[in-house]
Amino acid sequence: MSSPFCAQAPILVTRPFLPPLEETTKMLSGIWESRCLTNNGPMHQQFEQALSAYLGVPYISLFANGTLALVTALQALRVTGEVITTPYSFAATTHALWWNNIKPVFVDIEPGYCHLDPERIESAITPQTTGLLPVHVYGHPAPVEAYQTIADRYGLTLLYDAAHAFGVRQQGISVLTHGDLSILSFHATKVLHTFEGGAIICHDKRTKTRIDFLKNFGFADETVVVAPGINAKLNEFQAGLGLLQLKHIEPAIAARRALAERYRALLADIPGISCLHPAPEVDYNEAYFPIFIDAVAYGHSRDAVYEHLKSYNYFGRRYFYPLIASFSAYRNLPSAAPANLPMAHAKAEQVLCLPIYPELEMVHVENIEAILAAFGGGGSASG
Ligand code: T4K
Repeated sequence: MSSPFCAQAPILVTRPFLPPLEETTKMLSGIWESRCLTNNGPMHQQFEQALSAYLGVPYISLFANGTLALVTALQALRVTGEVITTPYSFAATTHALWWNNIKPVFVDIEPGYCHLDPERIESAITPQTTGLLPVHVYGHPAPVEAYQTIADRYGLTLLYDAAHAFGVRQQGISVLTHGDLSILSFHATKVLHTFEGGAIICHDKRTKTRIDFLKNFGFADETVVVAPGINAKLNEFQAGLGLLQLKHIEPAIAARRALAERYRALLADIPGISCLHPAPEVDYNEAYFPIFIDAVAYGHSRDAVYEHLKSYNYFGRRYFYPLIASFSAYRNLPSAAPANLPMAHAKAEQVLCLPIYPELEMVHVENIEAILAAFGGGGSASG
């Protein structure tokens, strides 16, 4: 396509930030010298402490990835039976339940920020329900007080999938302080990444100790195994990389915020396209930039927009379409019936996450807006 709005090279939904190579090779030479590669080495300990200070959470355990963190979190809190969760998330949220032999019970989402709808949770609780597993989807804080009230009333465990919520604060307090625990992901596509990685944030020393045993085969010491644990340890390279990423995190989040603000300002006038706006008391990380396309008001479906942007070399992603409840593993569960999840289906049909990452040049945000403005109502952005 020859158009001034066409990107020269493909612009993908995200592009991982990397620290300068010299800093990384210096970190690597430390590992080469020490030969300490994994199993709670010095950089692992430093990264835990640094994250704890940065995030404002006293107890954090590092993991090989967010999925293993979630699987282990459920083990650590001995969650069983049925757990109420959202269908509007990445597959790993529900898979972690399945790996623990827990039955997922899907409840619909609310229309504002696409969170598990607290108004609909109570009617899904049965005598087998032991927990709630909501997601701070796209990193926007979920309605934590409402969930906690329900968890307290019914004696349920409350675990947060906070994979997207690195560094997000509400009234200055980390969103990771809510519920019984939260998990983070440090996957390559996340705001802070260690190629692969994750963490559990809990609120007391006893739980952290149990989590640390579980992620190391259940070993409490050289000879005592207290539980059938797993190997979910983050290695020294990942920890070293995490420390370097942390050094650069503030400008990286600031760059994301500048891009998101420009997207919001530019897209505001396009009929049929809406964005999520962070609440005023939230320090948001701008992990994703989802837009929602009302096909009637805009004149084209979300899929048509997705394809149209691709023809200009802009590759958004439809997070979260299809819904987890539509996957073959789950679609026969009674709670997965489309009639039970109308809002989640509506959002999954409308959403498109636009490119956002610290090194994205502002001109691409402007191009995307120009393409979308011209396409709406059947116009053309070419020329
Ligand atoms: N809970 C939630 C709510 C989650 O969103 C996730 C993960 C988890 C739990 C589990 O956490 P982890 O176990 O992953 O730590 C991606 C990620 O793989 C996944 O981590 C993430 N959520 C999910 C939302 O997105 P894909 O299949 O879309 O990734 P992929 O490989 O298509 O990458 C997306 C784009 O990123 C590509 O277009 C290009 C870019 N990219 C990606 C990678 C991996 C790069 O430029 N370089 C890279 O190395 O799932």
